[in-house]
Amino acid sequence: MSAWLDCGGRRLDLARPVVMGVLNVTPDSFSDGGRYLDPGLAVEQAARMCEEGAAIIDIGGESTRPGAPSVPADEEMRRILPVIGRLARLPVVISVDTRKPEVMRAALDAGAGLVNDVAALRAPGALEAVAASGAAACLMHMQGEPASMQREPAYVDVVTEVKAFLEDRVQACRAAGIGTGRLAIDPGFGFGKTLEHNLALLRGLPRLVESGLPVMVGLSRKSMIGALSGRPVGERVAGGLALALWAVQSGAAIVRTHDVRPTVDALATWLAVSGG
Ligand code: HH2
Repeated sequence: MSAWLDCGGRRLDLARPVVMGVLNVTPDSFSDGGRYLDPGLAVEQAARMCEEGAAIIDIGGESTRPGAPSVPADEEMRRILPVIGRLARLPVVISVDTRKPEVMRAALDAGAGLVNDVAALRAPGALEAVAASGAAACLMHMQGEPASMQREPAYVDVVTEVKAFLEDRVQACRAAGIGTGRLAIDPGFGFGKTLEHNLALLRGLPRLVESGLPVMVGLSRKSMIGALSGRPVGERVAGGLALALWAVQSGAAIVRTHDVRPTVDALATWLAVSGG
């Protein structure tokens, strides 16, 4: 695996697994919706996650939870740009969680170094927006669209299909001029997947790690943890940590989470045993 990710002006060291802290500047995200709509509160939360040990802050202005409506680009930009502009002083990579090329371009101009796209840069113009910037991209697998993706997700072999999709998107990126040192991949837990699909992908993570690209996992507070533990969304930290440790043990390089401090602690403890 590449031991780093080239995020424009910043090189993210991935010799050890790192934590990406989630900051949703939205009214309706599934676990932190409405909490950080005020830019001042969002900036405070970003600074807190940074202090707790996040290496990346992932800012989103559109929820992609199952059933979520899409948000116009100007509204998404109105939510996130004032926040991104105020985070440049933090010693972290700023990531923008968006599917829209115009939002990508504006966020990259404002200082973001990573585009985290749940649609893997499939929107017309998205590949070009990232290619022109020098920033990194995380390519995520999703079957369907957020509005309907959990209705009847279906695969013959989920791990093989997700892997093939991501390889295809990596090729598209390379053809557009985005080198592999700027790419990470993510199987997209919960994005058009049943509990069984998610579990199969967790067991199959080493097959994605084989690609040589850094693998990101986003499991934090998701409904699969609710299904496995019986806990509501506010009580899923322990379940999320168990899955995060499984993922890094399988070779994942980036853990996307709302719960930075416990995740950083869990990874540090795991690392001491694993010898990293
Ligand atoms: N999950 C969410 C959003 N973005 N990006 C990547 N790469 N991987 C993920 O698993 C992932 C993601 C959903 O979580 P969240 O942002 O907390 O919720 P919402 O979409 O409701 O804002």
